[in-house]
Amino acid sequence: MENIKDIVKKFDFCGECTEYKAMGSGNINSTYLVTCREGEKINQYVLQRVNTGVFKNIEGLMDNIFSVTSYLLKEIKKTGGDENRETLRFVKTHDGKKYYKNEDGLCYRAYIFVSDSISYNSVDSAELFKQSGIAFGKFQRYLADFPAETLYETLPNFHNTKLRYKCEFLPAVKNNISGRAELCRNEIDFVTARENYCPRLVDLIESGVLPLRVTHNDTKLNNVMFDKNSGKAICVIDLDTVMPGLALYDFGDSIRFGANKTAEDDGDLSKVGINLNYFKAYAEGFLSQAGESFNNAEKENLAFSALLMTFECGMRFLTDYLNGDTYFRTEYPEHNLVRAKNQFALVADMEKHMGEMESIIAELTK
Ligand code: GN1
Ligand code: MG
Repeated sequence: MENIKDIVKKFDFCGECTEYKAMGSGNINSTYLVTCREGEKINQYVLQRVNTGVFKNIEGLMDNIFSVTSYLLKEIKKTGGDENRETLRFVKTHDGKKYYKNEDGLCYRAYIFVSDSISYNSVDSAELFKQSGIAFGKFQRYLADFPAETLYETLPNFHNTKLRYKCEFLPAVKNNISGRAELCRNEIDFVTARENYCPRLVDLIESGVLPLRVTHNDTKLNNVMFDKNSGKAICVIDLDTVMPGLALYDFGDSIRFGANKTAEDDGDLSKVGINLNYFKAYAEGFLSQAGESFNNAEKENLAFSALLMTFECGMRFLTDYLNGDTYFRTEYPEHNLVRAKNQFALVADMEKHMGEMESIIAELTK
């Protein structure tokens, strides 16, 4: 059983815990905002229970996070940035550990809450979205010379769409553990009809055309903290999937989530579609930070990466639905199917607008 107050006591927080509450809307970990009072001073922390069903090697994962955030801190100092706000600062336990494991094997880690910051689940202006592009682009730029080989691969083949199709999606359809395959025949057909999308980026890695970089790999809008007052992006969070990957994964996944005209789990498919203004705004922000080092193949695949990341995510939701909802947090029985339908409607709309998406990128990268 989890008793947050007891867990809080294990960490090197300043002051007495006066309050804690659930926060965030992640699909994997559970997150709490903890308030501690130290005399007149209020200190806030974020405490997270890491999903050890998903992340099997918490030791490796936390080592990654500590080395990446201390590297970021050095880079931020070098470039005169705000060291208190531009990277997450993790807090160890009283006995100097990077995380705490309780008697039931549940694992927790903590970082200082970035003051006066807020995250968003949907984009309400092109400027906001551009800001998130700047944040993820900058993250990648800061980590450009990070020794990637020292990173533990927390989720190997995370964006290997080819393997996700062959080794996860197809077996899920075949095994039909949940008995739900008949309820999603159209969605299964939607995926199999697009099998040819799956190897496109992976094959370009194998042939040496696309370079691996240290990337974030989970670039949802709600993984960026913004300054409440200025509206500027401050830092990126949710560092569990920082691994060698493609710049295209980070770009594509941001578009998938933020340039959709509605939430990723909106069941009203008439609202789903690609907002081309937002697409352009994000591309401008992201490329302004990370674009200089991109080769032609990266530039040429930016628009396609948005489609592929959306397709892959829809396929993952559908796989989880077929497997009986064992991976993503769900709020109702059909949640994963609704998410999958939404993502596929977005894929279909991107297919219609691919020419325009490509022209926008061509204009920005010429
Ligand atoms: C998960 O943890 P969260 O909610 O930021 C998932 C992403 C998916 C996303 C879909 C480790 O992200 O890959 O794109 O849900 N993270 C992991 O909402 O699987
Ligand atoms: Mg998250």
